[in-house]
Amino acid sequence: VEASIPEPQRAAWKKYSAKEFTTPDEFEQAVVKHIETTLARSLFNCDEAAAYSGTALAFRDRLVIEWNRTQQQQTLADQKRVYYLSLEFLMGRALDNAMLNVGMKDVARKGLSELGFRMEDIVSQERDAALGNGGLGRLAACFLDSLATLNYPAWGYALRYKYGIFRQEIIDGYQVEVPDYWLDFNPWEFPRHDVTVDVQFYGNVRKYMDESGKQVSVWENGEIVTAVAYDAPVPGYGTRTTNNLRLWSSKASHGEFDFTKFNSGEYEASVADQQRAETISAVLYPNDSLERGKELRLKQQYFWCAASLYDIVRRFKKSKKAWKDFPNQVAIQLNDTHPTLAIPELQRILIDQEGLEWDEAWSIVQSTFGYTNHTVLPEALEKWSVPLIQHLLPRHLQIIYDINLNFLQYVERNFPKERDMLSRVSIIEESNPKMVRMAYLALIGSHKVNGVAELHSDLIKTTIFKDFVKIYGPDKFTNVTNGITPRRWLHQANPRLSELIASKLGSYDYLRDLTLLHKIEAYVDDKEFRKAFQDIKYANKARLAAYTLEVQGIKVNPKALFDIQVKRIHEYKRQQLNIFGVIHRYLELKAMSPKDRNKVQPRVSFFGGKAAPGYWMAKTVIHLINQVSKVINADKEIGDLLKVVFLEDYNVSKAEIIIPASDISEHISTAGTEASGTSNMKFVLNGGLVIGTCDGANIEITREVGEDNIFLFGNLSEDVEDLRHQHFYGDFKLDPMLQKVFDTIKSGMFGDAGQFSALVNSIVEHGDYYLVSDDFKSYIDTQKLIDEAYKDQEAWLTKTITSVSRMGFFSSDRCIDEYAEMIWNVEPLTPPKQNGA
Ligand code: 73E
Repeated sequence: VEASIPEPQRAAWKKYSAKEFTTPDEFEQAVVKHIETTLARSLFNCDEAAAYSGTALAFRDRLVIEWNRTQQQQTLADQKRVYYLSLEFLMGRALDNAMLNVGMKDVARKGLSELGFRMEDIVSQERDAALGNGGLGRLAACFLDSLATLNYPAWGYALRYKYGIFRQEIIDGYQVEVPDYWLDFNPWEFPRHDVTVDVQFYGNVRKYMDESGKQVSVWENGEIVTAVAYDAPVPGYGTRTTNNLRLWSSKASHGEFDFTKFNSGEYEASVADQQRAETISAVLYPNDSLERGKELRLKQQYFWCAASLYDIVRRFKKSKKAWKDFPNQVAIQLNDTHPTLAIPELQRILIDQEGLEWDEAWSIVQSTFGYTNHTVLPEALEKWSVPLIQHLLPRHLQIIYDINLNFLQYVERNFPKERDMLSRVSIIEESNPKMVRMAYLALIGSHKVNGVAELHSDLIKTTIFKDFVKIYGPDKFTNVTNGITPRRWLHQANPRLSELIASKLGSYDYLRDLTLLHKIEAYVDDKEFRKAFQDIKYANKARLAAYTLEVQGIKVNPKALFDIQVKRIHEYKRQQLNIFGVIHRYLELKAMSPKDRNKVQPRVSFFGGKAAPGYWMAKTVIHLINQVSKVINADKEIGDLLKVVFLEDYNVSKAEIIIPASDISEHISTAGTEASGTSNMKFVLNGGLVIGTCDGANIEITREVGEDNIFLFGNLSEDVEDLRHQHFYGDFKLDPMLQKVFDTIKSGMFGDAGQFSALVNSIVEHGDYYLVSDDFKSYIDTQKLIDEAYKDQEAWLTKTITSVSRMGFFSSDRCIDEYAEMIWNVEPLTPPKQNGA
């Protein structure tokens, strides 16, 4: 129900309408007011946590004003909107970003200091919003930042997990998972108890003929769970546009208690229903690139897709436009296959509820959706068993079968000679039980499919989607190379570097147009600039060293070469290659004379990342790293020449400290396995170099920064299949240096060797699927080159400055413009001038 204030009273409203603070005084007033009233505390009772809360609430008020204005403007403008469906948004902290994006960071710093606080201390009080696993979730967060910054009307849709990704503790060298209950105090979300959607599960389908003789399907007798919307504002940088991120929370449809049950004495049953409903949005699945086919995960996916589509359709219907206009008003992007059920769901709404004919509905569906693929790893490709879908979503299964039937008939007509293609491209895999191939459904139901880096986008066309290129032609497939937001990953994480660059370019405009960075290449020989650049890197390393001492209790020398690998722990990402390399280095150091040791470049190897709780091999890698760390760090003879650090609980806010401190970072996946990678971009943008394989975005980084400014090694993607084949047929020779490393592990130097035998055997006995041995020598040789190169500090500095200046391509702003133009066909909506609203 729309309830608007009558004209005569509007003047009073306008007079008292909420105002934004602009000066430090006004800001302080807002903070104190929130601390005293909202938090019911006082100046006698205000710690940093309370000061954070007050500051966050003051900024929240400011965001809300622009958020309301933006939403109103978007509704009135009535132009096409983008809906980004992602099961993960790894947002990290919001306050620092809010301050920066609304341009009030200096005001806040001054205000806080007058109230007795240091801004950095206040900012670091905030807990990360960790609703994601890794790169895929962080990409979604960078995209929201860019969408708002570029003024695109866009909403994100996700689940409001009660528990985000687990917190990682390392106990006795082992990963222990601790639940992340993050909602204790979250000033950034707004419950919308009036925005709810009832979502159905289970039940049955009844078919009948209506008066006109048309077949009608009704899905009924299911169980209902209610979705409640929670909204969070997403401010753009240097613009008034503030978009919306809508998170759905699940609750029982009958509210707290089922009163019928409650009154008849079935207390437990009543509460159990409620808990079962709440379970749906309770926890983020902690698997990155692994699909386990759990029923609850499928329930999450449908719950979120159904609620989001209902919301989108409801908004569209208000405009009273014809259905054929739906794709002109709505673009939905599927972040991987997790939201694929949105495709049969929209088809269901259109044919079962809105009465459209199949073909008309299907053409609307296909024009609405775009699908981004993020991986070719077979274990990550989603498949759901037909009996499970039949049970949970009986009507959707019918629709999926009909989609498949139409598709296969089309293929049969167009490729009559290729009978065996039909079973290859069928959405239904004829296994026992039968499985629904979600990537095929996503592809068939979308008008564009994109990969996330050039190599990856080529690979999907020649491997998993090869037949589909033949069927639909190559134009259905495209590439949008990933990017990162320079606001968080340069300005927030590395304020001094950002300031230095701004001082040379004359403004912070480059944070909105990152290609302007190329202009700092002119300063590559400027003595003063070089010195400042180098000092900043050193200060960032000292900051990480202080953190390492404080949190891990390990003292490292900031003058050493900092070598960093932080990302999810996965065999394909090959942290094992890195740690075997570290052991090799240690053995070499131990074998040297003291005189030779003096010539060695000191190094600190940092690792960080979480393993999925059920991924034993990944957990073994973490354990090995910690054991090696213990032994090497305690070796007096080696001292600062080599230190090994495992940084506990890697997350977005820690990344902001870690990334600016690298000299070299490792992106060493088996060629062809890492779709893109995005931290590689963050490291280079912050003045670090990369050691990497020819994989994912490493290839485009090389193209941009130049071959001399990156350390590439290892076998190429096109040779991987042959090598695996050779291993399989017994032609496998373990690299002799790696053999020594394994002998050392077996000797028990790092503790009971039995604990690492599965890891060693995966290489020695089980085919070395990830080619660790094949790439080992090349990796070690390249590390040697790095040691040598680092000794020439001036040449190194030139490489880093040159690289930074050539990173303009990797802004997520560029990415979003590409999606907007090639996939969504949406235009920005510029906010009105401040007082002209
Ligand atoms: O290479 C990264 C890529 O940079 C890729 O592994 C990652 O997506 C990043 C952003 O494009 C990714 N994550 C997942 N698949 N690919 C995934 C799959 C299932 C669950 C959670 C994450």
